[in-house]
Parts: sequence; structure tokens; C-alpha cells
Amino acid sequence: MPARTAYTGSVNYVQILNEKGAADKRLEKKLGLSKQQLLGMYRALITTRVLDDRALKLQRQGRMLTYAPCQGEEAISVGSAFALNKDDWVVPAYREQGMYVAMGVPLKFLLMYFMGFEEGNALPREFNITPICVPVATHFPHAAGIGMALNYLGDKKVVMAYTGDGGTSEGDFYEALNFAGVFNAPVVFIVRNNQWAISVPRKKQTAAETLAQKGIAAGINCVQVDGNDVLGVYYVAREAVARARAGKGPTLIEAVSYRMGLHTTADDPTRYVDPKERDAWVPKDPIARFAKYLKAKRILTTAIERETLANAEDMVERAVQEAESYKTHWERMFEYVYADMPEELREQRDYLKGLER
Ligand SMILES: Cc1ncc(C[n+]2csc(CCOP(=O)(O)OP(=O)(O)O)c2C)c(N)n1
Ligand SMILES: [Mg+2]
Repeated sequence: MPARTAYTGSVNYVQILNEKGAADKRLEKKLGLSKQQLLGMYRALITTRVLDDRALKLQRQGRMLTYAPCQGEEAISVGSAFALNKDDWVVPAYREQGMYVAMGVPLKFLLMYFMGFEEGNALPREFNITPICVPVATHFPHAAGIGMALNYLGDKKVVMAYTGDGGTSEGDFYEALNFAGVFNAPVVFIVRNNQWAISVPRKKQTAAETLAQKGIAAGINCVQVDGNDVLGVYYVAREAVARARAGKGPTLIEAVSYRMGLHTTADDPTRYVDPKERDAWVPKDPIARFAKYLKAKRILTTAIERETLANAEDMVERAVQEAESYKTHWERMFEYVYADMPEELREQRDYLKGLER
């Protein structure tokens, strides 16, 4: 029997800024970002980190419920969201704080959600962002479906969906990729590979060498990027968005990073993370790296740095005050899951109403 190769595949890796903040000149030229746009990205990264740090403290003070911090992963959601138009669709998981900042969503909504108000998920209508999705990867088929609907309507918007490395082990993940591929849906699937699914390390999730190559089986475009390089993430996301908008179908982006903090505030990583492994990622910090780049270009000065931090702190402080002064009624927690409330929820609501009397 003569052997022939039925298929060979490969996955490209993209990095524009290395750890020292030096740029790959060839790719840097292709970016074409203005000074204002670069500073906008920097502001979004700083705001995200300030917000994240504040949320963690609020939780420790008993002023917030369980919270999923994003320290170290900010460049993924900021860089990718910068490639979107304001009215594109976003289908997030629960660790994409930078996306909300980059899309201009008032930060009080995110804080309200983590404080336990369902209304935090009911964003103003100008945003096409679906609610935070804690069940792992169950939102991926929705993202494929939204993409299919956009095709059907002849609407030129694109969909960007996020999950983690652990999410790629779920059936929903493969089903979504398959549908998006076969229906040529305009979806950019982003995998935030932070190396951990709670206490399960990336190596115990899959025998695959990369997570990006999971797109190959679905026949979709796929690429791996340094997730701590905001310019690299922006670049691959912009290419993927352009492809999707031009009718060239979906892309799977694996953004390689590291979870510098806790899985959530209910987690204690000191029980399972080797501190040496985490420490090795400290010099790769996405914000320090981008700041070095901007300083070398004389775009970022100490004065702008200080002003950006102060503005971010003010903005977050105002959002905290708005979220904490929000008044609601318990009945509203029943309102945001179904368009038509099913019988069992109606029963629970009526039972609680009975207790009020
Ligand atoms: C379907 C489902 N199974 C299990 C869980 C419990 N759970 C919450 S987050 C998580 C790990 C997810 O890891 P990953 O996809 O890598 O995302 P990360 O939290 O690291 O951002 C698990 C198992 C869940 N929320 N949903
Ligand atoms: Mg993970």
C-alpha cells in the first residue's frame, strides 16, 4: 500500500513585544497604531489592574461575593477587544475585565455583578455583550449561533468569545468550533490559556501540544500568541476580526499567559502552585512590558504614567460608590434568566413573596 499524507497542519506563534519590551520591527510596522491609540491601550490595561486589585480588596472586606481576579491576563482581553467595533458581539466567560474596560462599559456593572446583583449583567442596550458565563464553555455554542444568525441576517458584525484553557476540554467547545467552521460563522474564539483550570494544570487537561491546534480538526483558522504581549494579541485579533468580517470564517486564538493570582477568592493556590513556577512569570508581566516599550518610544512619560494611574483610581472609586449605593429588590434576581419564567421559578418567587407577608 503506498502511503500518502492525508493532512498536515501547523500553528503559527506570534509575539511582537518580547519580555524586555523590544518590538519585532516587521510586525510593529503592520500595526499602524497612533500614539493616542497606544496610550488608550495603556490606559485600559492600568484601569483593568486597578479595578481588579480593588475588587479583590472589596471581597476581602466582605463587600463583594466570590470574585475571579485577572492579574497577569489583562493584555488578552484588552488587546483583543481593541480589535472590535463598539457594536460587535462579545460572549465572555468571567475573567475578561479588560474587555469591559476596552469596550467602554461603565465599570459599576461588573462590580454589581460580583456583588450579587443580577442587574450587573443587564448592560445598556448599546452593548452587544452577553451576560457573564460561569458554567465553563457553555456559552461557546451561543457564540457560534450568534455568528450564524449574523450571516443569516447579512449583518457585518463579528462575534468574539472567550474561554479558558480548561474550557477547551469541554464538549461545548468542540461543538461550537465545528458549527462555526461548517457554517463559516464570523466568530473569533479566544482561549485565555492561564495554565490552570482551578487546581488542574494545563498538562493534565490535554495531550495536545497547543490549544490552538484544536481548531484544525474543525477546519478553522488558528493561531497561538503571547498573551502577555498586548500588541501581539491586538494584531492577531485584528487579523481574525478582519477575516471574519470579510466572510472568511472563524478563528481560534490561543493566548498563552499565566494566572498570577487566585482562581477565585474561594481558592487557595498555595496548596497546589509551585511558587517558583509563578515567580518565573513575574518578569513577563504584560503591563510592565508595554510600559517599557512606550517609554522607549517616548510616548509614555512619568507624568502621563502618574496621571493615568490617578484617573484609573478615580474612575474605579466612582464605580465602587455607584455599585455599593445600588438599591434593588430581591424579586429582580428572578428576572434575568428566561424571557418567560418557568413554573418552578415562579413557585420559588411566590414562596418567597409569601414569607414577606
Ligand atoms: C461546566 C462546568 N464545570 C465545572 C465548573 C467549575 N469550574 C469553574 S471555573 C473552572 C475552571 C475553568 O478553567 P479555565 O477554563 O482554564 O478558566 P480560568 O478559570 O482558568 O480562567 C471550573 C472547573 C463550572 N463552572 N462549569
Ligand atoms: Mg485556565
